[in-house]
Amino acid sequence: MLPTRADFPEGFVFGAATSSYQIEGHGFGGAGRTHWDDFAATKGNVIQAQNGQIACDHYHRMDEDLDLLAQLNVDAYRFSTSWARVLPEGRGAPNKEGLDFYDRLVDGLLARDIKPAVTLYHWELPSALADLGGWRNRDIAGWFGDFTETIMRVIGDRAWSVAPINEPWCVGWLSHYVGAHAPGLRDIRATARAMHHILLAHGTSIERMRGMGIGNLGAVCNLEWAAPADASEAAHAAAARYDAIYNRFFLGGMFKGTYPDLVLEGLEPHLPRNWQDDFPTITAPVDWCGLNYYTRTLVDAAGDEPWPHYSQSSGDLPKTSMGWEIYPQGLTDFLVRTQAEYTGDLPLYVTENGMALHDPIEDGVVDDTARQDFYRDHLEAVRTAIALGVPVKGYFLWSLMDNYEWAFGYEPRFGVVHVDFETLQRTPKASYHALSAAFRK
Ligand code: IFM
Repeated sequence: MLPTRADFPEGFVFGAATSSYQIEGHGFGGAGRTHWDDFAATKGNVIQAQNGQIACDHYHRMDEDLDLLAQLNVDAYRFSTSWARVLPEGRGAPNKEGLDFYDRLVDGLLARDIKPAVTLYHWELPSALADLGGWRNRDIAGWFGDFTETIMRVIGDRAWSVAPINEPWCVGWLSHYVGAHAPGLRDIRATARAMHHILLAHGTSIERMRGMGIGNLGAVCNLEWAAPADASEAAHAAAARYDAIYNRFFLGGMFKGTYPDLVLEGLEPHLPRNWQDDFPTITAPVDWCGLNYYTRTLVDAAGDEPWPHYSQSSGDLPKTSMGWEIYPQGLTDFLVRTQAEYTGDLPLYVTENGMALHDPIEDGVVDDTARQDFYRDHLEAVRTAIALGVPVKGYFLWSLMDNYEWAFGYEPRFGVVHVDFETLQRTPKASYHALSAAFRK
């Protein structure tokens, strides 16, 4: 049985999350080209070279989707604003149709008594800015600040919360070192600069919004529990390095004004000159911190490989269809650790959590029992953290509907609403009905 609203403290916020490029349909409404369109157009980067041109066609089906949210009984909806829809060239003249779209979205949420939880950037960098070096270029902090002001002038008065950048690790490391996300680089110098500039852009955006009188501002990091593959000292050291790069670099920058030594050992020679001078901006105070959590990984030493000298594998726990181990304990542990080491009394939110499942529709029904079990176990993990004294104030499931899962295209299904990508018909899954009952007010 899923825990229900009554099992959480009064005022706990239940929400659902999506992102712009993954659902809207970037071929519509005057949105500019993004580096994901370019990345997907390169053979081998994305399964079947799929892109977000149509996605879930949320752009034309917004009202239907907002009704689905309302019937899910959520308190808040975490969505993102596409930089390329608002500013097709990344800078300069805004796209009025794009601004109107987000204006209507926010009004549609408020009309349904749902809090708009805004993320400003969930990865669709305008190609025109990618041409100028994208996140490698220090000027991106100012460009992002300008984008922040442009969109917030329209919806900032009604946003319940705002976070500048979703999952800095993905924007930085995964995209510039692993090369699995746009722009698909595998370059340590680009990585160091991107990781630092992401934080500089985050702080710049927070400062600009404070200047506009906008409140309830936060940061959202994705975390992955790093367990040593065996009891050896080398595996422990490798797991610590993985943990530092993935989980500690961004939290450390924003909440302590330092980068971990274990990361500097590889990245410091490649950071921009006088990088330490940016910490007053990077540490601009926020009102809350969000954690996106999905899985753990096993880490081993790979001494023959270049820094960071580790390899990864997955263990024996049950897995999602992404091959990710299901490990709810990691959510409790991260909430406890984040409070103890980084955020103190600041409210914490689980801003994403969910699973991909092979869950075909049969006779109009999707019976996704495994997803209900996943949500039950992770909601219980949140309750455990609350019982341990961690100020967790809300939980957002990922995702409202099946959508574009980046390099994996449309195959992995994370939604509690099934989307038929031929007809674009929406069908609530069994998990949607169970969660709707659990969240009933
Ligand atoms: O779909 C993604 C989302 O864009 C960011 N967080 C993780 C999700 C599942 O991989």
